[in-house]
Amino acid sequence: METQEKRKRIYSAMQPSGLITLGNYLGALNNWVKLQDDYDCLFCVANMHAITVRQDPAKLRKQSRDLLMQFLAVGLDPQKNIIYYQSHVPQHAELSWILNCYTYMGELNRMTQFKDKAAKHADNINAGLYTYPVLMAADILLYQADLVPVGEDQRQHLEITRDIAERFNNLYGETFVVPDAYIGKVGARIMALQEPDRKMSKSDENKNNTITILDEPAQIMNKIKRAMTDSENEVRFAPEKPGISNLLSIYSAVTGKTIAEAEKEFAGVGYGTFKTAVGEAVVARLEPIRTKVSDLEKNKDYLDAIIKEGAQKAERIASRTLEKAQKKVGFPPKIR
Ligand code: ATP
Ligand code: LTN
Repeated sequence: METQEKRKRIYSAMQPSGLITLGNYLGALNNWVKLQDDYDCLFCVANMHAITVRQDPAKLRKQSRDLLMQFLAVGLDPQKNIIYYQSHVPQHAELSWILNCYTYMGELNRMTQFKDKAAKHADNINAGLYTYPVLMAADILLYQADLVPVGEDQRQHLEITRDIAERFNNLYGETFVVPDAYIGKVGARIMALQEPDRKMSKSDENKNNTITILDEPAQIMNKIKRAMTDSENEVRFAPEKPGISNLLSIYSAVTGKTIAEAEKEFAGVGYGTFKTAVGEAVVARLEPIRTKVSDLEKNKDYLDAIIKEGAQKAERIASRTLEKAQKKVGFPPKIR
């Protein structure tokens, strides 16, 4: 008899579009690590999403493996969670096709990430970039996830996922769990260091805008020292002070102190002293992760075993949901 209450399921993913930034870490990954003990979790390397902008194949392959290693290095436990490559589970593409037929162009036209990326890659506005949110909905719905821990920038994609799921359920009866976004209180939106009016992003060409989790201590100190601030001399969180506010958010997220506590701590000190303290706190937090990655790099078989097992476990769950959806829309069952 089933006596234990079923644990809620968590699903999240990240694109292998470069090294994980402090934004990815504080906005998403760090929350994944905290949630892994209390939920059934799946974490995916979204390599199918990554090709919506042009990638170099060899580099994409390497970055995908690197991302998986970084997942492990920050503390995701492959015994507790399913960690896998999106492209290893064909059900993502298959469900995505079905959901495409239940998503309106009007809805996709409103997606701000599409508008941003289309502007940035004006020479390659492909259909995949446009239907990116539908593939993301398929990712989440395939696993009947209850909660999706992401940074603030993904809120709109979660909304459309919910709308698609509800539309499908209304038409055909309960098929998908309608997921909720899980967005942390601190670090949900880390801004670019030199342009604090836009988010820190893995694929940013200006490397001084981002701190990656594999940056050396000296690089981190340097980038923070060069971060844009303002002409005042007061460490205070305020909309008209985006640079200082961003550094305060970073400090608060890596140390666990509140913004108010941090403001108090740096009352009356200059920006130089403040920046040194932020840099040191970031270095202290990232240093163990860097060491762990270099250990994992030496262990090919261990990583391969995780990749193989992750794909098998994920496919088992995904195939059940896909079959259910196929049946609902009227596809005949396979004759076995
Ligand atoms: P790209 O530059 O290729 O678009 P990205 O850095 O925006 O990549 P994603 O792979 O799209 O990162 O996102 C991975 C996770 O990190 C998502 O949950 C996203 O919300 C979160 N995230 C991305 N950037 C930030 C940020 N600046 N602050 C907080 N969270 C972020
Ligand atoms: N679009 C996401 C990455 C992503 C994702 C997902 C996140 C792809 N599939 C499913 C959560 C759930 C991004 O962060 N840019």
